[in-house]
Parts: sequence; C-alpha cells; structure tokens
Amino acid sequence: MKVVTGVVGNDVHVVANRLIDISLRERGFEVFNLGVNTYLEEFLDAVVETDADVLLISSLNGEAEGWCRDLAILKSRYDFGDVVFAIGGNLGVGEMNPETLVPKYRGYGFDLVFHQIDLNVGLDRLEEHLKERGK
Ligand code: B12
Repeated sequence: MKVVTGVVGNDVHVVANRLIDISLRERGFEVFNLGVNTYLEEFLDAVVETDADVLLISSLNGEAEGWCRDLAILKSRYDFGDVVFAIGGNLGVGEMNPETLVPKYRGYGFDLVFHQIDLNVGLDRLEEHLKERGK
C-alpha cells in the first residue's frame, strides 16, 4: 500500500518525519516522503502522481491549521476515491484540547486526526481504519 508523507507548511521539524518514514516502511508500506516544508497542494499532487492509498501529514510547530484549512476545497477539484487523509503531531499551539481540535481538522477533510498521539498508536489506528475500509 502506498503512503505519501511529509511535514506541512513552513515547518522544519524533521525528526518525526524520519521516524514516520522508517515506521511505515517497517509495516510494509511503500513510502513517498516529501520531507519538511511541504505545501498542501504538493501533497495532493503527489497523491495523484503516485496513486497513493494514504496521505499522512505531520505538523509539529503548531501552524497546521493555517496550512490545512483548504483541504476540502482542494479535495473537491479531483476524485480522490477512497484515499485516507491523516494528520498528526502538534496540531495546535500549546496544550490544546483534542475535543475541539479533532472535529475542526475532521471538518477540513481529514479522516484521522492524531493530536499529540504516540506514533505507533496512530499507525495501529491507521491500519485498523484501512482494514475497516476493506483495504
Ligand atoms: C528540535 C526542535 C526544534 C528544532 C528543529 C530541528 C529540526 N530540523 O528538526 C528547531 C530549533 C529548528 C525548532 C524550531 C522551532 N520550534 Co521546535 N522543537 C524542537 C523540540 C525540542 C524537539 C522536536 C523533536 O524532534 N522531537 C522528537 C520527535 C521524535 O518527536 P515529535 O516531533 O514530538 O514527533 C512525535 C509525535 O509528535 C508523533 N507525530 C508526529 N507527527 C505525527 C503524525 C502522525 C500521523 C502521528 C500518528 C504521530 C505523529 O510521532 C513522533 C514520533 O514519536 C520540540 C519540543 C519537544 N520536546 O518535543 C520543539 C517544538 C516542537 N518546537 C516548537 C516551536 C514553537 C518552534 C518554533 C516556532 C520556535 C520559534 N519561535 O522559532 C520554531 C519553528 C521553526 C519552523 N519553521 O518549523 C514547539 C511547538 C509548539 C506547539 N505546536 O504547540 C515545541 C513543542 C516546543 C515547545 N514546547 O514550545 N524546533
């Protein structure tokens, strides 16, 4: 299964991105890692070009909201079929409440939202979600 991943916007925090790359490969995914400082449009282009099953975005510096709020608009411009859209890391500034953050990101068009969630817990949930979708 193919996954496009990277860190959104003007975010240079690269360590998590390396760990995500390694962890996804160990779980058997084919990984297209766009690295840090990646714009939402570039992620969506890569999903189309690679025919990916999953887009997994990271954000660590707290600015994802600004970079991701147009996801639904961009998604409406192309038929992404059953691509799973996931985001994780530090999705707000400071210790923001997941009860407000998660619905907000779901409203932007993300299927899975992992605010300050352990990477392996998140990847387990991603795999469960893919199974539920029959993938
Ligand atoms: C190292 C570091 C930097 C380095 C980055 C170097 C580099 N090239 O990577 C430098 C000094 C450049 C930096 C800069 C900044 N940083 Co900084 N940085 C850190 C620090 C100390 C460690 C980050 C790290 O590598 N952690 C190790 C990795 C393994 O852990 P992680 O990043 O948390 O990722 C894990 C999880 O988040 C999760 N995860 C991540 N993505 C995803 C995705 C999914 C789907 C899932 C399931 C899980 C998941 O899994 C990862 C692995 O366990 C943290 C504080 C901290 N102790 O975490 C602050 C921190 C991330 N930085 C912060 C900030 C604010 C900044 C700056 C804005 C500071 C400034 N005013 O300039 C700038 C932003 C620069 C930019 N344009 O992005 C804040 C973010 C606050 C927030 N979001 O609420 C933090 C939390 C510090 C703080 N407590 O305030 N930073």
